[in-house]
Amino acid sequence: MINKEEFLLKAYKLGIIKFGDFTLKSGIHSPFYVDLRPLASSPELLRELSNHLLYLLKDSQYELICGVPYAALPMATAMSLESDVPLIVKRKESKGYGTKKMLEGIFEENQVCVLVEDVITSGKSLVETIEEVEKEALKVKDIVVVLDRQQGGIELLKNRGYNVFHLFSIGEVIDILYKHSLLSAEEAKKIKEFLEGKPMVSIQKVTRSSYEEKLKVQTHPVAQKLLQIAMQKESNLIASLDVTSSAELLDLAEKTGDQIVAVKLHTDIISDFSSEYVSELKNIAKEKNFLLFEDRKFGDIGNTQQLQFEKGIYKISEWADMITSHVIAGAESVKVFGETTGVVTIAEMSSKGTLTDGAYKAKAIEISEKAGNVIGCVAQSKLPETLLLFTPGVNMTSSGDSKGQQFNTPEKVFKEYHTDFIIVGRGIYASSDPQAEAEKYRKAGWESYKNNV
Ligand code: S5P
Repeated sequence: MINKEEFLLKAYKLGIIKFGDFTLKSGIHSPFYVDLRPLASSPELLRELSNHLLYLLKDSQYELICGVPYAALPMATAMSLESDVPLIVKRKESKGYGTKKMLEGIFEENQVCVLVEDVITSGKSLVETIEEVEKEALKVKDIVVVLDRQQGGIELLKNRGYNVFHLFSIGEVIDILYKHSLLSAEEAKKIKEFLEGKPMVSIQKVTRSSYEEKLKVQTHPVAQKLLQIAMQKESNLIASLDVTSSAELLDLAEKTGDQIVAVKLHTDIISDFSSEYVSELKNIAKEKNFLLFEDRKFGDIGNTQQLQFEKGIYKISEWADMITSHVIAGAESVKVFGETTGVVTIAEMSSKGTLTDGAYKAKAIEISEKAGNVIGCVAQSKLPETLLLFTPGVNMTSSGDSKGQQFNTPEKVFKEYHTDFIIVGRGIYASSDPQAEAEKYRKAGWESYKNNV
């Protein structure tokens, strides 16, 4: 392997970096322009590069390699050939037909994938790639980058908990080229000044609004109540008590009641439902100060949903403070729940292969923001400030189940999604000590919220 400096000098001859006055995609003028694509025209240099990148990853453990499209694809391919680690290919856009997969290749859930990027500026392309890769239940820990333009991208990713290795920074490249008289002192100075004046990407920690601030924005009485309970109890935990007997449910509600802001229910799985059960549950909710959240996930035309909400044996409208509903049937269908029950719409699901892609989520948000009775959404990514974010699929000890569920930690959902409330099911009710476990989740959720506010 030739050394880094020698590699750069050879690569420079291919025209990978140009000096002058360039207008970047962002509209900003830059005194240099970097394009590493010509490296693929030299098999010798591409191989050298791949070995340098692999060397940066010498202490990392990974089972797959993935390049950020398009410039890093040949680099990732070369790394795969040199290391015998399988490659996966990320599409820039879905095919629009067939499987609509965004990742091509053979891989299994929970495999660790290293990402390769040619040039990092803001880190935005990498963040998008990470999201796609993680959506397929792969794990990303390490990222390797050929050139850092020193504009905050690396810090952004490190802030999100990823290890980022880079072969060169632009400052280093300038020094090497200057040392070899490929750049005049004046040019080098101009570029350094440009770099110093620029963290173009803000690396400040992105913060979220506090519950106190949200209380000023949220006008629905149920949203206000929920936020008040959260502040009083220092909890953002919703226990999803998915058990099938009323006795078991009441027992769990009693045990976890002090730790939570709401109990989420699937009333239709209770085998011995009765009105006595409902009144007992209401009593516990009152005594322990939490809300009743029926996760009915309505998904029909307005008229049918209204019947399901008000009639039948459950009479949900009579006792539920909050309900979940899909928006698949359009805006009108959500109105039937009236003004007093807090509606939480399903904008994005936690399960593998869900159909709630970005376009669906955007439409669900639009409907939710316009509806006066919607207080927030169930989702797995950020929402506008006007809506409260409820995130299920939270578990501190498991990454998923055999039926498509995908779990995240409380820390991750507060940091990355700015969630407001975590929904925990099996993490609590399936444990041997649900009370202690609920306290663990309450504490983890509250601390994660505090760390990001
Ligand atoms: O996308 C979703 C939406 C919901 S409401 N994914 C989910 O898992 N849920 C619900 O959250 C699900 O129906 C279950 O009641 C709970 C998650 O339970 P766990 O045992 O997987 O934590």
